[in-house]
Amino acid sequence: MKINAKRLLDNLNNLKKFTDTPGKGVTRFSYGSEDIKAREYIASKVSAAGCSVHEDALHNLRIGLKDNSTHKKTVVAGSHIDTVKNGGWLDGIYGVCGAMEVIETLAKSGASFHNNYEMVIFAEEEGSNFDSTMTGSKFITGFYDESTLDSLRNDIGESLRDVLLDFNKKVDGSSSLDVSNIRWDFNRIKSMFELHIEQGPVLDQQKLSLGIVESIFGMRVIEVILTGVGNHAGATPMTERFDALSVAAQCITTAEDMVRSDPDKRTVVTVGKLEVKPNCSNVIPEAVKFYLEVRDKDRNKIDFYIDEIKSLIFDIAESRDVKCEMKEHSKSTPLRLNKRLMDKMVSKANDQNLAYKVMDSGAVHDACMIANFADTGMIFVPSINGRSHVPEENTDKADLITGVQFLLDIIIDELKEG
Ligand code: HGY
Ligand code: MN
Ligand code: MN
Repeated sequence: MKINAKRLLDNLNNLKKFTDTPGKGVTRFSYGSEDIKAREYIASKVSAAGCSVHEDALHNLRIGLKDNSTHKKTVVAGSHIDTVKNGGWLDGIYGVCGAMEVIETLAKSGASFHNNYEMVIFAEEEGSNFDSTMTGSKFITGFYDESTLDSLRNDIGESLRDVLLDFNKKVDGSSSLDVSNIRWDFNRIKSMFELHIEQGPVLDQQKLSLGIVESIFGMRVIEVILTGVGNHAGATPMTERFDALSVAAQCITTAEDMVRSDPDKRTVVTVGKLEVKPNCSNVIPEAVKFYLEVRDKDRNKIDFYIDEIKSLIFDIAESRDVKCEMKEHSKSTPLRLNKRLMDKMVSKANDQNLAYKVMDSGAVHDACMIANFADTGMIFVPSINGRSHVPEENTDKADLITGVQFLLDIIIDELKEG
């Protein structure tokens, strides 16, 4: 069975237009106006193919073929449609368009299989609203529950509950929010696949067209608040300063030096978000809040470095008489993906003479939440120059097409399997 490459590329090119920052990458946060437009576009395509659409309280979407039966197990494929700020046109949405191309191809073929097929769109994967990645799939798997609706807050203090109620009012006028039946019945799921761009340099540098993911890095995110003494930038002698931003800078570079010196050269530490108060060029910063994340494929490394970094931040803050508060913000556990599916994908790639590599994912994906409950596989296509989460994110058309055709081929094998 062959995909329709033109339909795939048209969908990708149409969906990238739903952005709050045209000309400066794709910015499409969950529950925003562009998210609504992207959802409406996808709903129109899959409804035209006769599919049924189910939306849960977090607005995760499950879209099934019309002759799916409750007596069969289901093979699921999908990803996310939300982005980081000024992100790329492929992160997440490529896997959704791939899963959609599969559903449109299967629907048109009229073929019937031993198992059902559904595509899924996970909500709030990037965590751009609440700095917590994979929020939709964390509710689906029970990692998050009703209490999370009030504990996750955005930069203006709105809770996830507030944002969802506002979104519900906008899209269907409802004022209810019930997460009690959001968990999937994983006994009904045969397997799940996520097709994604690599977002790193490996496949591009090695001129390979496909990645078969073996393990997904885990991560821990801590929130750090440093409080010094605000003062006049000109009249305050250097010996009398308690500059929160200067202390933060020392903490961040010290943490980076520590992780950079790790012999395995695999662990990564990042501070990507930092808020300064009052953030005026002629005022010594009174307070700073930043999020520091550590990622690795080995959970002990993550824990080791988070503990080491927490104590170095305390020591530096104490030595400079700046108050320090820290708390765990979010996390996900590193994990290896399903061997059965990996073996199946490796033998398919060999049969098709594809240039592939079994590899790890430094990026986290909803697949790593689902993989705790169902056989889960991930497929990568190359990212040109290894860039992602930026407007420069891109992948050759030929690679985009190869990835989706491979996804369809693997899914058809799974659909046939008893
Ligand atoms: O942060 C990540 O790895 C993913 O892009 N949300
Ligand atoms: Mn992604
Ligand atoms: Mn991403």
